[in-house]
Amino acid sequence: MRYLKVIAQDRSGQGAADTLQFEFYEDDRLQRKATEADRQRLNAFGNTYLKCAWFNGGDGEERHLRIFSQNPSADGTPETVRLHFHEGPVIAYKAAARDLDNDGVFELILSTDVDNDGRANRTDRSRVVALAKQFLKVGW
Ligand SMILES: [Ca+2]
Ligand SMILES: [Ca+2]
Repeated sequence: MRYLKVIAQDRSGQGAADTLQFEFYEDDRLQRKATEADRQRLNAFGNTYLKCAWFNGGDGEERHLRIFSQNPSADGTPETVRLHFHEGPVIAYKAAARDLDNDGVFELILSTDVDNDGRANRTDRSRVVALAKQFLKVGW
């Protein structure tokens, strides 16, 4: 199974993430780190991810996102994009966007307070949709 691992870090200690790392995994093995071309394609995704405020102090890597798509009907287009927000090996919280009828629009959004502002609301759902769409464009 392939997933993209996203790590945000607050290296300058200003209380907000200032550094993003992207790593491409397959079957829990690192395939490659993002190239400059990848980083350009991931620009919008990264900006949305920073709004989730799920980051590490310094150069820590405990907190990260693993995002992946699933296509159980094997029809060539993903049905579900899943987001696992990790604290080390443990999933701290999850979200998912599902395209039930394969028209490219997500009908079902499962989300909690993904941006960690203390409220689970439409903004969280819109962040999940944005991350899912931007992730699919990267094609991993
Ligand atoms: Ca749909
Ligand atoms: Ca929220």
